[in-house]
Amino acid sequence: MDARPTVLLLNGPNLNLLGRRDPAQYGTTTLADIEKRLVELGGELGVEVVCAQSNHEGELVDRIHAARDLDGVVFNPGAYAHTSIALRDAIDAVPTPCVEVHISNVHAREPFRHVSMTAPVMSGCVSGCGVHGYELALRHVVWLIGQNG
Ligand code: CA2
Repeated sequence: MDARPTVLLLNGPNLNLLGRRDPAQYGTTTLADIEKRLVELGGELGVEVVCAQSNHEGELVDRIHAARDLDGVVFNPGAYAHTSIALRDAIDAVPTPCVEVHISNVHAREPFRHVSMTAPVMSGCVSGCGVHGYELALRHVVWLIGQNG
């Protein structure tokens, strides 16, 4: 029997604090809750979800490079979305479909959050749907895997 496709759920800087501070902006759900839910949803959709979080740009670049051997990525780059050409280049260099998630509606916030360095090389973007956006992104990645496989 073929192995199930594997999808990486990757979260960037400060997202380890979810649910612990600033509930008005990001809600009360913790990162552990999100990871548990996506692993569960992945099971329902027939994919294995593996999870990682880092506050370090270089480690996120390494994770994206390693995703070359996986089938899809759901990625909330956090503030690095607005600044990181290194992450953009990494995503662009890897053929694995990657969908960007922002919990908040970045377009309704400060002007510096309206720009995403990473979005142009993504296979899709979800912003402003709260933590539900991670589920939407996973469903889209699974759909893309079905299209390509
Ligand atoms: O809306 C999102 O998901 C963001 O990626 C979150 C980033 C922000 O810089 C982006 O513009 C939009 C910030 C993550 C900070 O997470 C915290 C969570 C709880 C308490 C404090 C920070």
